[in-house]
Amino acid sequence: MTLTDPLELLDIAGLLSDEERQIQQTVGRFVADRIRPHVAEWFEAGTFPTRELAPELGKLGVLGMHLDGYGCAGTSAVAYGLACLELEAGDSGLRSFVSVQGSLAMFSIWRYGSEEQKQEWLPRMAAGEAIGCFGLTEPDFGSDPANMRTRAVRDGDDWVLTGTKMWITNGSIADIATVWAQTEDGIRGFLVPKGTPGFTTRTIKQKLSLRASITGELILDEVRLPDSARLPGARSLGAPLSCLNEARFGIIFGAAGAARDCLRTTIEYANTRVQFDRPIAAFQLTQEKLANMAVDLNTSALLALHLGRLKDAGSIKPHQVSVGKLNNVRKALGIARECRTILGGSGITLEYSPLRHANNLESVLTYEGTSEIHTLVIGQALTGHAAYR
Ligand code: TGC
Ligand code: FAD
Repeated sequence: MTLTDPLELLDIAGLLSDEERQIQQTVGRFVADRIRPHVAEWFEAGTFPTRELAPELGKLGVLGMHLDGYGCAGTSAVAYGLACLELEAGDSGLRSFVSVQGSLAMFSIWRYGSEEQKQEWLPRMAAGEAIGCFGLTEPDFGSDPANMRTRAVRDGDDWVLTGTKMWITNGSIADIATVWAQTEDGIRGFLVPKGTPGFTTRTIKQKLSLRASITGELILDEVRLPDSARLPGARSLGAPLSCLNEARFGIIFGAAGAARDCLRTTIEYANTRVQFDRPIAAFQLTQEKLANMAVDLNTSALLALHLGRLKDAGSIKPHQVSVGKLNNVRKALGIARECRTILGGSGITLEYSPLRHANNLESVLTYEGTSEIHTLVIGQALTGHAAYR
């Protein structure tokens, strides 16, 4: 009997254009060749070979791929989402790298930067020659960035920045950091190049999640920058929050990729693992788990595609992005954990992907807005009351 792939239950691929399918397949092949054979090793060692992979990802065309001009591919949002799905099927750390580079660091410059800033950074970032990061979160202000302590103070023609940013993906390796700071006139964004006097970084160690991803702290001690380092178009907290919409969108698809990888791995295992003289896939309890997970995966993928079509039509709203991020990450984490149960003891090593994905998805549930924050965004859309504070 021919088996149905867990993500082909509903023929969702039939809803895609030829170009979208082709982009998805190309990224899927890259992940199979360049990531899958090594990712368990990177995860165990707590490393990610960023400098080696970034130019390859640039050549693949996924860095800032949904942006127009400046060396970016200018694809549809759906194509970008499908690329994220394939990348996260490899590892959330890989998708994180691409999200932060394209949707946060590059997007902040593309949307809010001056023409000089765009010309200087975007082509090199799209090619993977320069690496970016996005510093919004601080040690004492994560869900509540409006209260950030990092300050930018005017001194003649310059700005002087002081503060600390925490949990910053690519933070300790980036060539250029988009740093958000409080000024007398509200929140503004600044481009801080690596090596600027007073600007230091530290890599965060001992992570149990997203181990194949570099996470760092940015320390700004009276960092002096010219006004040309300020993102001229960014004039309030709405600017960094608008960048988050872009990265959250990629996660909606990415989470479905991690879930698909868990299910594929688990179905293959369940068909070969024999207990009580039968493959464990033949037990009704196993099939119930697999069927429920496949339903969740396919509904997540349909939701992602629907939101992608809304984004391509230019009509997507932030609370709709919250629906996708909340649902798809929650479902993917549930799937990763349930798959691990089917793998039994074998499921606790890096030989099989589900527990690695589950550990990664703990971070994905928290970053880019925790599940509680997205719940409150949806609650506000439904009731008109903001219940954050
Ligand atoms: P609030 O008063 O609601 O909003 C302030 C201004 O911002 C506007 N706004 C948005 N604009 C665009 N997109 C959104 N999603 C927006 N949400 C709000 C809003 O309209 C307002 O505009 P204006 O013109 O009136 O000034 O702000 P608040 O302080 O009450 O906070 C709202 C809340 C809690 C939803 C927001 O602070 C929030 O989203 N918090 C979560 C923070 C977060 O997600 N941080 C993520 C950091 S980056 C990261 O995690 C990267 S991990 C990447 C990886 O490795 O893959
Ligand atoms: P807190 O905000 O302290 O939240 C702790 C708990 O309290 C959560 O359960 C939260 O939901 C709950 N809570 C908070 N407020 C409320 C409320 N009003 N109502 C109900 N519950 C509430 N940030 C960046 O800027 N750039 C990055 O590149 C980046 N990369 C990251 C990479 C990793 C691996 C991780 C783990 C984080 C990263 N972050 C990054 C930070 C991330 O965005 C924050 O961790 C996240 O926004 C939550 O902030 P916090 O950790 O301070 O938790």
